[in-house]
Amino acid sequence: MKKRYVTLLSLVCLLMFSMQVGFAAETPAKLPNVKILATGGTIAGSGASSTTTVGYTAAVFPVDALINGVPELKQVANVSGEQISQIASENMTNQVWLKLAKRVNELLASDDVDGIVVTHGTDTIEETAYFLNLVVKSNKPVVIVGAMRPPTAMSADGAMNLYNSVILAGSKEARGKGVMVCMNDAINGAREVTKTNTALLDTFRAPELGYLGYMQAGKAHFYKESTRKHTTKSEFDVRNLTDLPQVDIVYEHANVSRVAVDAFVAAGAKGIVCAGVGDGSLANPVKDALVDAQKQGIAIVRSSRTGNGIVARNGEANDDALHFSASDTLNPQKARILLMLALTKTNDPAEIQRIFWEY
Ligand code: DAS
Repeated sequence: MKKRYVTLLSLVCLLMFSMQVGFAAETPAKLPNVKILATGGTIAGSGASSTTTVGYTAAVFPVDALINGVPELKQVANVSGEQISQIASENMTNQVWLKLAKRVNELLASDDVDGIVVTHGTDTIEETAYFLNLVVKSNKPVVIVGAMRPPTAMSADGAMNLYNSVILAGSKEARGKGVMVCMNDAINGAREVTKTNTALLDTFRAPELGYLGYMQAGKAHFYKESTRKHTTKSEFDVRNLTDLPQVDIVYEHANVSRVAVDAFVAAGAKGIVCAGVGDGSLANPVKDALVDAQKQGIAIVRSSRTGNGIVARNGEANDDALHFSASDTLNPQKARILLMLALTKTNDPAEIQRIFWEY
């Protein structure tokens, strides 16, 4: 009797085990749906030879060529592509930004899209990333990717950058982290990332505040996240905008004059960011010109050409008295983007400063 019972129990266990194995074999894990939006850049570039890493043509290959160039993408996600633009990113415009932002929000509103990768030139990738960080209305991952070598070059970096970015965009760990830049196995946050070298593969860094994490062996590893508002917590919305306020940057140096500020004012700037020396210090000619501009209702933000550290309010200028704002830790090109979006909602200096403390 006992023997028969043990035999029956073993048969039941064997049956359950084989069902589990069979079930697992029949239903592979569902791959995420990742949309690739292409804008141009070196990642789509073409050089004369395999040793051409400068002097190539950016923005040549279409999005489908980028996808077909990395067949491994099919193993990690269901990918499809759209061509938003085909430009070298030094030529990025407000119109491309608005088209891209509207399409990103439209796609992410669909349950069929789990994440988005934007392929982009490296020269202004940090700006597009921060702009999207402030206007994307979803917690789903948005990853911006580029390359420092064209796909025609030996040891080109674009393919692995794209592979990692698609994995990151399809990963649950990346949800709610804000817009990211994923290159050279590093994950950077949109607010702090900046291009630190003209040519090296590891050019994208957040010099003092560091990476959010790494990509390794096909997996995202996070160690930090942004402390500032972004995406679903952002008050900015461009879905109904057809253009953006003109904001310019004046770059300070020894013996600087007021000419550039006066020219921006004459050209109709709604805001001016000063890439000041040191802690956002203003040379007298520039300060006089900015005071005149502010009196005409132009918003003024003091940033720093140093690229790192806090620009202290009321430090090197009496912002309270002059009705200026301090950029906190945003470098001039990032401060320009935040001021541009702030001006879609307010021109009040106190409100603008609040925005720079929060984003
Ligand atoms: N000119 C550069 C750009 O498109 C090429 C690149 O590095 O992507 O930003």
